[in-house]
Amino acid sequence: MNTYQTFTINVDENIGIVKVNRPEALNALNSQFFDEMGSFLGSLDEKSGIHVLIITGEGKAFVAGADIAEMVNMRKAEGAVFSQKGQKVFRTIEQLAIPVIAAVNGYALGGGCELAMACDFRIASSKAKFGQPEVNLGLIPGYAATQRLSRLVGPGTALYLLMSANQINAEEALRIGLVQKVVEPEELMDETISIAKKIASKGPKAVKKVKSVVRKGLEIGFEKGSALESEEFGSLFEDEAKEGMKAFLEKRPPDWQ
Ligand code: DAK
Repeated sequence: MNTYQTFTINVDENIGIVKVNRPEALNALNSQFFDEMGSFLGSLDEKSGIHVLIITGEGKAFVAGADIAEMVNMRKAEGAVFSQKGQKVFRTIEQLAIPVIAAVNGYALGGGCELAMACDFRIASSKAKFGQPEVNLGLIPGYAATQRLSRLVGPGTALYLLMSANQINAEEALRIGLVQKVVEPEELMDETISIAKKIASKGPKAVKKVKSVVRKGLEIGFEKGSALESEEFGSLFEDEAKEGMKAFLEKRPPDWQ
């Protein structure tokens, strides 16, 4: 696996852990990050052996947003390129076949909160802080917070957070459904890895189909999503569901190979 300057990668069995590694800028996302992350995500095929990906941050931030120091001098054309690069990477994370979990260790602001929202779900340290502070800078979100936040927490709560730029703590994020679990900071990685390993022990094709059907269903609507569910449900009968159901009846663990 390649090495990158803006994040580290560790593989624990079949769990990949990406740690954004620009702590001097609170892991703010710059063009180099998007180039490198795009290249890494593109390398994640069957041969990589990674079944679940975890994204976290080095130091006291998960990611404190897009890199303001890089953005401040951008003109229209550069801003557009920066936006396209970021949107492509976030969309790739969302559409990756394997599950992606955000382990939110600290500040998840602006583009950082958007990165966490592009992941399939979020486990947060009790020290994590969430917010969309773009309006403080005279900006609006550029990596789909207007779309993803409103889908995750509902339009009223999303508009409140987007308009006020208020930061919320992990407990509040749990209450509104932005994160799925809050743990003590020292337990964050062990707990997230344990959840990832549990997911990796399930039927691998079923896990991927759960992701794709839920994700596509949100875009194509209930009726078409339900039809897709039936189709994918059926397709597993010719496949690993045979082994899963047989193993249950034979009172043994399934062998997904
Ligand atoms: N970018 C660049 N550097 C950052 C940064 C950021 N987002 N956040 C922090 N840093 C840097 C600080 O400048 C400081 O650098 P030095 O002064 O040491 O050189 C270092 O990280 C440590 O930060 P602080 O000294 O400020 O640390 P504190 O603990 O005092 O405060 C903080 C932590 C997170 C409350 C504070 O750093 C802060 O408010 N940071 C900015 C948070 C923020 O506003 N984030 C949103 C960024 S805007 C778009 C595409 C994308 C976006 C929008 C549009 N399109 C293309 C349309 C996305 C926008 C954003 O994400």
